[in-house]
Amino acid sequence: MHRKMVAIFLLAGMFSPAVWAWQNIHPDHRQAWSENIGWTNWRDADDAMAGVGVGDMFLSGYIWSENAGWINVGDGTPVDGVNYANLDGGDFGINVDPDGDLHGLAWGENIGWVNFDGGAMATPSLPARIECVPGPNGETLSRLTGYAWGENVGWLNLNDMMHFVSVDAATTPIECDMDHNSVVNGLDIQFFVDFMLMNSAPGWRDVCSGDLEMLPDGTLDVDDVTGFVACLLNA
Ligand SMILES: [Ca+2]
Ligand SMILES: [Ca+2]
Ligand SMILES: [Ca+2]
Repeated sequence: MHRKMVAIFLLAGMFSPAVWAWQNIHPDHRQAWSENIGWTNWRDADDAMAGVGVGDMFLSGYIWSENAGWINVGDGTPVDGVNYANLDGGDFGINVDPDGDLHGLAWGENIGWVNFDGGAMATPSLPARIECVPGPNGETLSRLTGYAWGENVGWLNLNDMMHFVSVDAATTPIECDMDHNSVVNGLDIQFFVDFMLMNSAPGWRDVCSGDLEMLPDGTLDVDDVTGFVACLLNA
């Protein structure tokens, strides 16, 4: 086959998650501890070709556990195109709310279901979430927090200070960069306005970039306008 043709086919594959495994876990922040199965690795399944991808609306890919094998967080193709239904084994996985809350079921080949709503039902409530927080070197990190629960494995701790899972730098949202192109400029205004006017539905990355009121409330609302303008002017 002509070399150029091969390149085009490879490119076509890259934009189709169904045929191209995609993961975006930070190389320095890829492990979480589970009380009964030890370390879980969210990045390196199948030489990092099948690790976990944290998307705007849902997760995909595999967590690897030395002691428990594969844990599938979703195949990246929810039947409705938005969220996994989690009503049967045909359409399961972890969904991400715009405010960062994680919901749904992962499936471990040797351990059965892992419920990401488990932490929210605990006392005190420690829901599994993805949050934008300051990292140890002053950088912003989008990391997982809280707990998930597995019937056969107990708690999966996403909450540790030292060993946690975050997304890589390329997919970490930047303040007021509403189109997520790593540049803050006037082109971000229209995206912000569209969320304000509810012309488009935000994902967690949009909320991380635009929830800029004094006490962020997990939504993009009119209280965020002042912070957004200030952020834009300081860029
Ligand atoms: Ca931008
Ligand atoms: Ca807000
Ligand atoms: Ca508000």
